[in-house]
Amino acid sequence: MNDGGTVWLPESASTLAPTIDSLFYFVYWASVIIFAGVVIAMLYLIWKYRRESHADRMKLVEESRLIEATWIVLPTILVLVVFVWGFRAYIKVGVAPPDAYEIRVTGKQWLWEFEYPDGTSTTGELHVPVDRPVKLVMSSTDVLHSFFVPAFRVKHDVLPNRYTSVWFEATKEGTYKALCTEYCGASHSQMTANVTVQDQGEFESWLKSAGIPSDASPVERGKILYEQQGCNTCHSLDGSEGTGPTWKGLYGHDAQLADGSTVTADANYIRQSILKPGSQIAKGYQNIMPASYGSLSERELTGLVAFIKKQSEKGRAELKAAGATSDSTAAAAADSISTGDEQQQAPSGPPGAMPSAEASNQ
Ligand code: HEC
Ligand SMILES: [Cu+2]
Repeated sequence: MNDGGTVWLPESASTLAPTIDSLFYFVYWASVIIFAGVVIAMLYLIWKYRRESHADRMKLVEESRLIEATWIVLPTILVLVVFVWGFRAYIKVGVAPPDAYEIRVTGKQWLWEFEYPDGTSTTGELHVPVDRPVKLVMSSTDVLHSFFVPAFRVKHDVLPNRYTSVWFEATKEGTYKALCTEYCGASHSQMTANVTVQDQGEFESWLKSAGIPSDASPVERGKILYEQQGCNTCHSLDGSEGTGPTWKGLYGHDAQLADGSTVTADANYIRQSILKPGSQIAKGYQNIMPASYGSLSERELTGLVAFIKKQSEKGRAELKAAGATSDSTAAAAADSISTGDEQQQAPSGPPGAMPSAEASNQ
């Protein structure tokens, strides 16, 4: 985070921020002045007409046109000023400049996905160029969410049945937080994203490498997805404990499940764990892995399974046997995953066609 804002408002880093902030402070100071006036007058009258005072209570209050006109005209002007000011700001916030750079945002329980015009997509990480209007076109795959970047002063509901949009023009390079501000279930509070503002050149080179190159091998693909899809926030590769089990040595070992059974962590088990995390809960862990990975493509799944294989002795041996250095053979090996040949024994079976012991447990 960059330098923090004031007591009332977070730091500001977009062209919309000054518009919103000045209106906020206008309303704020008008309220402070009116509040102080009322309280001071009240205290004065309490004192003046206290019981022992000899103030004149008998005089009748005379009607005063001047006072009446004042309390009608002044508040009217005040309210109109706020209206016009607010309406202009509202229009400014609501209408994106026509040349805005467009990014698709998808909210799902419980993460944010971003898709760039060139097809690159990322999870939990939004990169935008500085000093350039950016328009976010947003939708949800499940429930109501709301996209909020405090530093940019933009916030908008994200709905399952239509597109909504916001725009902003970031003015300062740095990393800012985006959050979901519509309660959307168990992990709502973790539904955040980092917004990285970069200069145009850096942004473009980021965009080039963030997309998975088409010639990447499945393992390389899996490695990129491991970070892009946020698996790394819960699964370590070095054996250390996280929210989820480490991937080190995962492939091929006997996985203990919460229901007391034991299954071999073969490709099918891993695939199932990604697509339907709730179907087999690893012992000692809670069922909190997002179910949203069910929408991963076959290509992405193949990559992830290959990458998880790479994290264990057994998997590495298999990958080697399959000649996983070239894309086609590895993909072919990985393709046989879903056919789930149940007869074969693990050590003697061909690579990729691991027995799916868990099939009988389902
Ligand atoms: C919010 C944390 C979280 C994220 C993000 C997450 N997982 Fe998990 N994952 C878990 C937890 C917790 C478990 C253990 C409970 C269970 O089996 O569902 C688990 C279990 C697994 C298992 C089974 C492991 C075993 O030892 O049996 C696999 C495979 C897996 N995750 C793959 C992935 C992949 C691939 C991704 C990214 C695409 C991912 N996970 C993202 C939390 C997460
Ligand atoms: Cu949400």
